[in-house]
Amino acid sequence: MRATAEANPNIALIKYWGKADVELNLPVTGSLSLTLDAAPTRTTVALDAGLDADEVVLGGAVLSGRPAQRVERFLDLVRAASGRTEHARVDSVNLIPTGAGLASSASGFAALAAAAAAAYGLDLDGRALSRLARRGSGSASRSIFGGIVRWHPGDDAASFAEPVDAPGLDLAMVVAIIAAGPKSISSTEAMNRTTATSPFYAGWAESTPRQLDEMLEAIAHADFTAVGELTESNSLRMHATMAAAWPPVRYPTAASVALLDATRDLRADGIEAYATMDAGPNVKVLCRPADAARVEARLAEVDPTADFLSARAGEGVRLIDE
Ligand code: 2P0
Repeated sequence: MRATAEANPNIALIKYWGKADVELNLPVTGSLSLTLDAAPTRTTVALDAGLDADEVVLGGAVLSGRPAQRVERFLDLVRAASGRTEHARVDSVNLIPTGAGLASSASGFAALAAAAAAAYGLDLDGRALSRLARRGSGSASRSIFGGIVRWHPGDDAASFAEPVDAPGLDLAMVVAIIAAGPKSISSTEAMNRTTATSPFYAGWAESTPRQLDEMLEAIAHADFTAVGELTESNSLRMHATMAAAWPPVRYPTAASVALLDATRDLRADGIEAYATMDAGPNVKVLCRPADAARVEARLAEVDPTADFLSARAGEGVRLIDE
């Protein structure tokens, strides 16, 4: 009747951008990510037969409107699956800035899925938990697992994430937090606009599965350079596709571009670093763990106002004993 779970954010190396089914959150293409060992979300779900509506608290503040409805609709799915009808109190703490393109909805819905499933008495394996988390937020399907994770496209039954073996591949991610303010347009709206209006979307949908196959091959061979090049290329393709939507969706700012240039300059200096960006201005740089401090120092020189988070591969969702 009460459970607490923790989940970490993940950063996609091959991106999810576009839904084949908006209601079920089925992606147009597969994607692949690295779960980080930083900035978890911790969520408690407690059933309370005395409540006549769900109560959702995020970072100490009561949620209302759309964000609260999104959680309530998610809990409706869990109630339908469990046969229980009680409403719940949800208390969630996000240790990263919410809505800043730092994948907080991924850690958030992964933690909520695990805590709600346990509180309502559902016994789900990783696959079923990933499918459930997907309904809250597509990228949350991947934060169920640790390390490198692949999320499959397909119908409701087939679209789950699973971990990918990556022997001998040691990755670090330096996250440059340029602006912690809320993003200009939600990723859900931005991807729906991109699929509906960008003439380049067909090219994205056609080439991303190929890049995903190449990425799996690179991972199997622990080919760090190929992993990095595919990561940077896939991110640039995604942002080019959405820049061609109308009205255009453009997340990179001048500060982001300066850090993309700095990453290219690092490579010219012999430090292998590759940039990726999501639905916000922040820049995440993939590098070898031994180079992370130097990468961060160079990026900080270029943007002294940025905050930094340095991460490695982290674990999947877990229930926490209270
Ligand atoms: C990703 N992003 O693969 C991509 C790359 C942002 C850019 O998944 O509508 O919050 O809740 O399924 O998962 C962010 O979008 O979107 C995202 P919904 P989500 O990480």
